[in-house]
Amino acid sequence: MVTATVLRRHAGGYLVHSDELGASLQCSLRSRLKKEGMSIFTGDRVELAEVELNEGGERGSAVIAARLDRQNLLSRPYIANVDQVFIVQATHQPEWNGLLCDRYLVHLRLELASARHFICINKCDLSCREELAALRNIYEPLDYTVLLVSAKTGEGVSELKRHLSGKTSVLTGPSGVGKSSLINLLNPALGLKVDVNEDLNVGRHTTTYSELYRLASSCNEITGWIADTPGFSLGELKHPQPSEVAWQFPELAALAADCKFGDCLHLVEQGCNILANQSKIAEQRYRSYATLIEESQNEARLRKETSQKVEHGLLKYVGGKEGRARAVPKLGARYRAQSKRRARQQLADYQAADEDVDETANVNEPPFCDEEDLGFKAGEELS
Ligand SMILES: Nc1nc2c(ncn2[C@@H]2O[C@H](COP(=O)(O)OP(=O)(O)O)[C@@H](O)[C@H]2O)c(=O)[nH]1
Ligand SMILES: [Mg+2]
Ligand SMILES: [Zn+2]
Repeated sequence: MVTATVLRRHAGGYLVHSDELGASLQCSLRSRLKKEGMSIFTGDRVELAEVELNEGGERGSAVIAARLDRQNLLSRPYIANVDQVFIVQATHQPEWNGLLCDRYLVHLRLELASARHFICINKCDLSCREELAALRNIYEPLDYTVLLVSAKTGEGVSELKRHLSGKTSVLTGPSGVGKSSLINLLNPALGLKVDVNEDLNVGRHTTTYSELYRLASSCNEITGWIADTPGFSLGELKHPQPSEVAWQFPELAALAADCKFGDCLHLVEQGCNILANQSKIAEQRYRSYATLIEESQNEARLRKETSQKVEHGLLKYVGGKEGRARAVPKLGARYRAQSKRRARQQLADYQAADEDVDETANVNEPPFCDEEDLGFKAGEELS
């Protein structure tokens, strides 16, 4: 059996690439798999049948006969078998936002625990050395690799390339930080649209759209695969249970393990080991921790009150730009149902803060998407 990796889906089927054949192939899904509701996403490894190649042997068509086990799966957009994630941020344009960076780190640790996570600070041409050094001082001791790059000047890009080599990588982060610009620099042939999120309609389409782009050496040998993402809306970022938030902060996890109180949230208890050692923790990180605890508690309360699964739509974000906003419970469903227009207005209000908001994200699951098959249920994603 020939194996291949799915690069993207399109109206009629899937584009896959087979290393074995050195070819890209247009594929349809075997009808039995279609009937079974088998989901096939970008990044999935599949077995091919009925392979037909063109004369040059670099293109062809085939049928997807099976999907191999997934190593992991990023949702929104769906990308399977991700080796590593680069959380792209900037220090200016947009301004550095520590809470947002920590939100991404926690979300991706929950969502893609088996992938390696990098912090990639782009637009270094706009930053001063001191502020970059301060950020490295926060994150490098936590075992995150911090890459300093500029898509504009090319600074740091050779190191980025070295980390991308031989891997399937995803760039994520808020809009405007330069993800598409970086990918364009890595593969100039792509010409990805820069600043796409200025146009909401385009942004909407890209949220559920995903594609693996090839990275190649100067002699056109494939050196890796990379996917762009439009970033997550705040409502899509996962929270752990309140008691588990500390485990997602490496510097707190070590101290939490030695806290003498079994059910401590490390916020107020006299004698708490984290509070006693607070001077060793970066202020920004502790603040992020406290915010995530509060939000996680809100979610837990809601779950209890409604004794049902908390959907993304039950929390809203108010009170500030991007990651500075807090999640608070929305009004009861009775009120929500009648105020779609108001919700739209609200959406517009914090659109600037969160340019990747995708109203349609929840209903816009790709076809053939079987929840059982994903290993989780959509409603559980916030837990
Ligand atoms: N000064 C500077 N501007 C950049 C850099 N990278 C991207 N930009 C600009 O930032 C804006 C957003 O870039 P884009 O790639 O669309 O960001 P994305 O939303 O994360 O994909 C564009 O106007 C880019 O030209 C950089 O390294 N330095
Ligand atoms: Mg982009
Ligand atoms: Zn404690």
